Amino acid sequence: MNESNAPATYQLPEQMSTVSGDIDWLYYFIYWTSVVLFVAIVGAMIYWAIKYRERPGHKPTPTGHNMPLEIAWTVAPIFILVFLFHKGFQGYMDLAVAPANSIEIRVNAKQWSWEFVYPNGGSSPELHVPEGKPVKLVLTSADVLHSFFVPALRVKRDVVPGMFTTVWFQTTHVGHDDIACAEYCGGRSTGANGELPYEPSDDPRNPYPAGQATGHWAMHGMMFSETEEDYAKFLKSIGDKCDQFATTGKPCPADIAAEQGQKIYSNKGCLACHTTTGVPGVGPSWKGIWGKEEATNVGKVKIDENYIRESILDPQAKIVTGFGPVMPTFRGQISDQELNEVIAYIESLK
Ligand code: HEC
Ligand SMILES: [Cu+2]
Repeated sequence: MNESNAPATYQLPEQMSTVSGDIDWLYYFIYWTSVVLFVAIVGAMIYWAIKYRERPGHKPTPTGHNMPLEIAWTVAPIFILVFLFHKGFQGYMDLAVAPANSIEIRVNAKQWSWEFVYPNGGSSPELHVPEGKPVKLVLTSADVLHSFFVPALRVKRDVVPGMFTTVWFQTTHVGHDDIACAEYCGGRSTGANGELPYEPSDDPRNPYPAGQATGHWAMHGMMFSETEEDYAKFLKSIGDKCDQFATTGKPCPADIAAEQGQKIYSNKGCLACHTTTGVPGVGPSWKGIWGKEEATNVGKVKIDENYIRESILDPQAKIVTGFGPVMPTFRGQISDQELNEVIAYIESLK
């Protein structure tokens, strides 16, 4: 691994992530290879053009093929290209496979703004990450192709509607840099008063104040690599629903899962028979049932993960006293993840 926290140079911006060194090394390798070859080839051309120029008294002598020379200039570039491919692929894989302990942040791109959704469920138009911690971004777009680009991190990933792309990085020190969109994504447009489509930050480090026209070129954001303390503060400021996250760095997916569960409650039609208000419908209300003992046709049961799972996949196994055996099974129509989300939702209705 190469040194990865060099300041900005004439050619390249500051290095702020662990991959910067390797990527810049490759950049400079290609750059200097091109410089050397350019000087050598153009130099030789000029030298020989002068040396063998037409003059009185000089007769051209035709030259034939030179086999060793032709093989040499075919094989040498192949070695260089294979080496470059190898290095490039290595770098690609480095960015693609995130460490298991990465903090996962969702990135939603749209014309013309970035939204970052944090593991505590809060969201912000700014990307804040704790210094020295691996961060995995899961990116998607609401409309057209965008490309997420943070020059100092040397991280760039296409953001594609209808699918998720991922990229990860780890910053090396405290600092900040621009986020740009590197895929032309549409023309200039503003709100009625020329405002940005998001509330810009009043952070003095953010150079993009309100009142700027928008469009692809104005699809800016800011990335802040900050101390654990500042990061925790930031999480609080966007509505940290889960304090343990800030201190342990462990994601707190329960809130997010519960939110998803609520969607399943309406999308899959559970709401036709179940309420969340405490008033029973065709089926029992979900309000406050988590953890309770309940009477069924096979005796008392405790309402926990497994019971809820069974109730959904095999509703006739235990019939809640006072209700009919009318709930259809959702076996094959609900994934394990969705089951967990429904469970998290019911749990949140304590
Ligand atoms: C056609 C009406 C109906 C629909 C739709 C329905 N349920 Fe039910 N559900 C019931 C009835 C009636 C009961 C109580 C009888 C039983 O235990 O089977 C019940 C019981 C349950 C229980 C156990 C509750 C308790 O207090 O013990 C859970 C959990 C549950 N349903 C989840 C779901 C989920 C999740 C969905 C949607 C994916 C759903 N149900 C859709 C009628 C329905
Ligand atoms: Cu864009």
